[in-house]
Amino acid sequence: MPPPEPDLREFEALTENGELRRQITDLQVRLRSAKAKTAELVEAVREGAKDAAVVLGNPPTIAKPKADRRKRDGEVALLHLSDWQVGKVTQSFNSEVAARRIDAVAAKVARLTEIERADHPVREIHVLWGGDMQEGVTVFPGQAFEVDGSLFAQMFVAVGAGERLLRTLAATFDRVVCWQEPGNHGRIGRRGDTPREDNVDLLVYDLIRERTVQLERVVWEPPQGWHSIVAIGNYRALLVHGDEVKSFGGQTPAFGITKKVNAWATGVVAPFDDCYMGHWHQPLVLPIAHGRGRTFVNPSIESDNVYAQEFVGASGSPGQRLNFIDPVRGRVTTERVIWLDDVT
Ligand SMILES: [Mn+2]
Repeated sequence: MPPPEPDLREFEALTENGELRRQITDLQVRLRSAKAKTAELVEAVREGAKDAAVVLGNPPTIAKPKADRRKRDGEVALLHLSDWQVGKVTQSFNSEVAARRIDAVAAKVARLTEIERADHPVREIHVLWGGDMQEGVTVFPGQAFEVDGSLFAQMFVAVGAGERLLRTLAATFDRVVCWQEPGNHGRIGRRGDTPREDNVDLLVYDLIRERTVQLERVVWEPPQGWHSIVAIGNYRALLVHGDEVKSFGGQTPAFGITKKVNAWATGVVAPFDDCYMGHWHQPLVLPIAHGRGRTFVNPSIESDNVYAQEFVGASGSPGQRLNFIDPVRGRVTTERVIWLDDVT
């Protein structure tokens, strides 16, 4: 008769305890190194921001705009900025061209406003930041091969250019009011990976706001969500990025845009006169069924977009929209597109 099996349960329990202890130690080590990594990351971001500030330099002081003492009613400028796509590379477009075109927008706004001021005061400008200010790196597959910089580099250029633009505007107008909408290229990761408000466009706006915080003439309205109602006196504008219009399939998006904006105008959102949207990279102007206004679709500042040529069968001139508003009558009085194809 074989000897009885020894009772080893106590030892097994000890071994298990030892194993658990070993695992805990291992986890603690990993947690410590993860914490160190996070601290390193935070430190790297802080260092990066500091370097960025050093490279951008101390902002120059801004001249105060000349006071306009005329008694008559003035008008208000409305600048729609969208689809800068900074970082995108085509035959005639890259980050440097983008920065030069954005600088040109600021200079042209100042000149065109002088022309308006020959007749009436224009003391205030509303800047509609409409999204897609940088191209991104993960918006569609293969995008990494069509850009000239990391997301950080793209943001760096967009923030610098946005800041310079606001400084020019602050030297031209008594008051600069900014409204903000994110675009689909600002999305971080794939659709649904992160909350909608974790958006590079909103981050870029926030950095521009911080970089210009000492400019008392510049004020920012907080983000309102997927759309903003812009108020200029009695004038109401709906600001959206434009990617709310779906099912485009390479057709001209005009019908889809009209259908959607007409639906919004039935009371789906607060009342508005005109709608401003980007995203489509075309200078479309479409009437709204309520008869009070139109949808102004903004051109992009990019050029030679091969995707647009092939898929949409369209090619566009780079530009951005500048309208002038009568705030008492609540309507657009002058409409312009600032063309940028001469800036290379
Ligand atoms: Mn877009």
